[in-house]
Amino acid sequence: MAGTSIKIGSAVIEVVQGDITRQDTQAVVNAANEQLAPGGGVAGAIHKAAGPQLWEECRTLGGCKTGQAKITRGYQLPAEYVIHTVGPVYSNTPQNAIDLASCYHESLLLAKNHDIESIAFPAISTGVFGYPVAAAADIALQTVIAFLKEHGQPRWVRFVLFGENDYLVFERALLNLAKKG
Ligand code: AR6
Repeated sequence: MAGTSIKIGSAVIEVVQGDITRQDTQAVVNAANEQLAPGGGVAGAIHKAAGPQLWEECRTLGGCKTGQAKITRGYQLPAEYVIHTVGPVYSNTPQNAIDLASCYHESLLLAKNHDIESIAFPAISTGVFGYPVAAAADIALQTVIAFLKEHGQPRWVRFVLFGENDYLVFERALLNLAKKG
């Protein structure tokens, strides 16, 4: 899997093009809805690949609010855990950016608290929820970089972009942020 990576201390941030359900990271992140129900997009793909036990566990969790995150096991996925986070529905308000940053921050915090060493994120909110991908990429990467500077873990953070254009947007954003230090 070709990709681009940078180091933040001893941690690595990597951007690749691929399918989130095929990642061998210890956790994968699901762009979920507030019911944590299997939907379309990433959520549909993750539930399909994990099998029905994932929904059995999700339905016991009492949903998840926008900007928050909850953790389950990964069942039939290669990943041991799924971290479910609910992105904002884009409406071009300052609160959208706060909520999107919170998704990444809360997911990383859950990962750290479970001693998860490697995690893969999709581009949360940029599909059905309509967040423009360039703006979403900046928020995603800035939030992860700030978290790794403060906490130093998880040691491996991978962004998995489904489409080539989204991949190129995330790659450019990563390299620009790396240049700024
Ligand atoms: N691997 C990686 N990325 C993917 C995959 C995949 N297998 N499939 C789609 N993407 P979305 P959202 C990309 O709509 O905007 C669901 O129905 C996709 O191209 O999955 O946060 C939920 O149940 C896009 O770039 O998430 C919610 O109701 C990105 O993942 C709602 O959609 C996110 O697209 C969440 O909407």
